[in-house]
Amino acid sequence: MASRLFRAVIMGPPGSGKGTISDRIAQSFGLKHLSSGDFLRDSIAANTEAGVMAKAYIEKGLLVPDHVMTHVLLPRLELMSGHSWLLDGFPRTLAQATALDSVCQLDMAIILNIPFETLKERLSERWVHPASGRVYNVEFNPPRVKGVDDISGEPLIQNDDDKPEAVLSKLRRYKDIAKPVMDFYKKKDILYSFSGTDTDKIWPYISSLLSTKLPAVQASAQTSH
Ligand code: G5P
Repeated sequence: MASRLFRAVIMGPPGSGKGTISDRIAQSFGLKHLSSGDFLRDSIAANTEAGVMAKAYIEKGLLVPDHVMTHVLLPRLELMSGHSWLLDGFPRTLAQATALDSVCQLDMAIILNIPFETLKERLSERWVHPASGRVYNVEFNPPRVKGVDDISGEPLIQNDDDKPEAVLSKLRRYKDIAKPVMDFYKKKDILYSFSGTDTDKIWPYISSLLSTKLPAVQASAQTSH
C-alpha cells in the first residue's frame, strides 16, 4: 500500500511570513512547497489566458477571482497526487476552500496572525529576485550585497503589489474574507493558529506541532505496508 500522504495549507495576510515559514517546513519536513502566488506568476510569465486575467487583479492589489484561481491551481495539485505537500496562499476564500475540499482531504490548516502595522512595514521592505522567486527583507534577511540576488548576482526588484496603495487595500479586505475560511477548518478540527510579530519566534511552535503530526503519518505508513 502507498505511504499515507500529508497535506497542509498555510494561510495568513499578505506579508505574514507564509512563504518564509513554508520554505522552512519544506526543508525540515520534506514537504513540497506549493505557492499560489508562484503558480500565478508562472501563468503570467507564460502569458496564458488565466495569467493575463490574473495580472490585472494582482497589479491592483486585488484577489484573483475564484474561478481563475481554481483553474490555475487544481491541475497543479493533480500533478502532485503522489506527494505530500504544503500549499501556501490557497485557499483565501470559502469558495476556494470548498473547491479544495472536493479534491483532497487536508491534515492541517495553519493560520498566521500578524499585527497590521508589522505587515505594512515588512512589505515595504521586501525585495525579490524575479527569476527564482527568492525573497529578501532589508531588515530580516537582507541580501549579502544591497539590491543584488545572493546566488545569481542579478538585480532585485520590488513587486508592484508591494507598493503602499496595493498593500493597504489587500490588508483591509483580508479579515472579512479569511474569517469564513478559518471557521470552515475549525469545524473540521484541523485549524492551528499562530500569533506574533516575529517569524523566528513563531517558527519553533510550528516546527514542534509538525514534529508531533508528521512522525504519526510516517508511522502509519510503515504499519500499513
Ligand atoms: P502571494 O505571492 O501569495 P501574498 O501577498 O499573500 O502574496 P506574500 O506577500 O508573499 O503573500 P507571505 O508569503 O505571507 O507574503 O510572506 P513572506 O514573503 O514570507 O514575508 C514577507 C516579507 O517579510 C519578506 O520580505 C520576508 O523576508 C519578511 N519577513 C518574514 N518574517 C519576518 C520577520 O519576522 N521579521 C521581519 N522584519 N521580516 C520578516 O500572492 C500574490 C498575489 O496573488 C494573488 C493575490 O492578488 C495576491 O496578492 N493571489 C490570489 N488571489 C486569489 N486567491 C488566491 N488563493 C491567491 N493567491 C495569490
